[in-house]
Amino acid sequence: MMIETSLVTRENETRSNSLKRDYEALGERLDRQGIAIDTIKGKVAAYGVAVPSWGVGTGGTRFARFPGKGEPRNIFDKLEDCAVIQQLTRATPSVSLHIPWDKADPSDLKAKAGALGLGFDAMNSNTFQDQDGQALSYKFGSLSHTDAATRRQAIEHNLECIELGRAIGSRALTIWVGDGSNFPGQSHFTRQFEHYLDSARTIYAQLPDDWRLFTEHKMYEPAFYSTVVQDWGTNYLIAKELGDRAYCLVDLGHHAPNVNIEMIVARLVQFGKLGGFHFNDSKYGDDDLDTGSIDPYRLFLVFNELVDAETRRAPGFDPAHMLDQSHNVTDPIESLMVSAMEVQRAYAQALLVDRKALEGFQQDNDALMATTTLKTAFRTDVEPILAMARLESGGAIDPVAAYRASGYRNKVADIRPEVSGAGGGIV
Ligand code: LRH
Ligand code: MN
Ligand code: MN
Repeated sequence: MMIETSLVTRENETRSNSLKRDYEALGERLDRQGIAIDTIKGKVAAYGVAVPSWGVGTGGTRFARFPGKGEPRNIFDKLEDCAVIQQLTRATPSVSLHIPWDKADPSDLKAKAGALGLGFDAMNSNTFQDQDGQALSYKFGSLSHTDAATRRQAIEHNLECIELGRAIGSRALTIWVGDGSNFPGQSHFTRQFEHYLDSARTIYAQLPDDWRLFTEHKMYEPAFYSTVVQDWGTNYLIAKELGDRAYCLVDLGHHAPNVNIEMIVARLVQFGKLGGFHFNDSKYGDDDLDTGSIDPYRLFLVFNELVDAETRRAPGFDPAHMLDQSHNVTDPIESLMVSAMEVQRAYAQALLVDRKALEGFQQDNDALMATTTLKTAFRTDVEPILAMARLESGGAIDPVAAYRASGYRNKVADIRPEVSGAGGGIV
């Protein structure tokens, strides 16, 4: 354990009486609605969202990066920070690696994660940056590049990610490429997409049988005129072209501001192609803000679709859940803990929706009562359920308070040297 269990116990003791009373009061209220609170708690306790390894370092923009104290120096430090998040929230049992940022000896990775009680979620490849010593540049694209040798290099990198992932027990590869163009006429849309598809087919052909391939769409950035995998339509085409184990990954920040994301989710569920999520929040673009910090209702509406699919056992429905955020002004551990709990909260609230009543209102075209049914669930303060689930599984009733009381950040700052923020940062 990264934080002394006696500290967590002490912290919990100061809050457990109030929690018990709040849990009982909510239980009684839900009981009147025909909902068993313990069933909801059980589902919340079994729920997990993966932490992105890159999220535990302080993020930045293209203007600046302001490093925090005690930043992780490498993947092993990152795993320790991820273990703190899991210890206190019990909501983040696995970590999603980004290669080559997290490249290390697979047996060391496995041993460290095993010792910390963590597993590995999807592997993320990176062909949107050039790495030191790389033979060919991705300045004009990677999997869709006009040059076959550059495409081959990007394919090889993805195969290397699969190989490493295999050795550490991952079961999925997520591909996001920044490929696109900055000027009208710069690229031939069709030829470029053909190149992408050919490359993706080559990777897919080497995917282990028990693996899934997730492709992630994003409207723009770093390309500002056109992007090869720009929306869920193109993403669906890719998944359909590749085969049964290819799915679409939905990063909440990768859409135009007014896009109805929950409806995209419903469509992908309906056609068996929803692979998973990168949760975050945004106000303008791919802001990578903390999940639920801007529009918690939208997050709830996404979960409303997921619980609907889960309840009616939609065929092939098994999405992977990950956070994908950048923390510029907060302690990343605190942000990730709060975000994981926000995801759990949206799940718990969606579990409270009276689906039978909703179906009736929809059938009768009673728009007002249908939407009120959703609002009733969304307005319910489910915090006692989340906190009780944490307490019973050894976590903290109030993870942020316990984390601050532990002094973890100061302790690691003593061993992890300060880094410079000069030179900008990664987004
Ligand atoms: C692209 C993205 C993608 C990358 C991550 C660092 O904006 O969402 O998932 O892997 O950011
Ligand atoms: Mn993402
Ligand atoms: Mn993104």
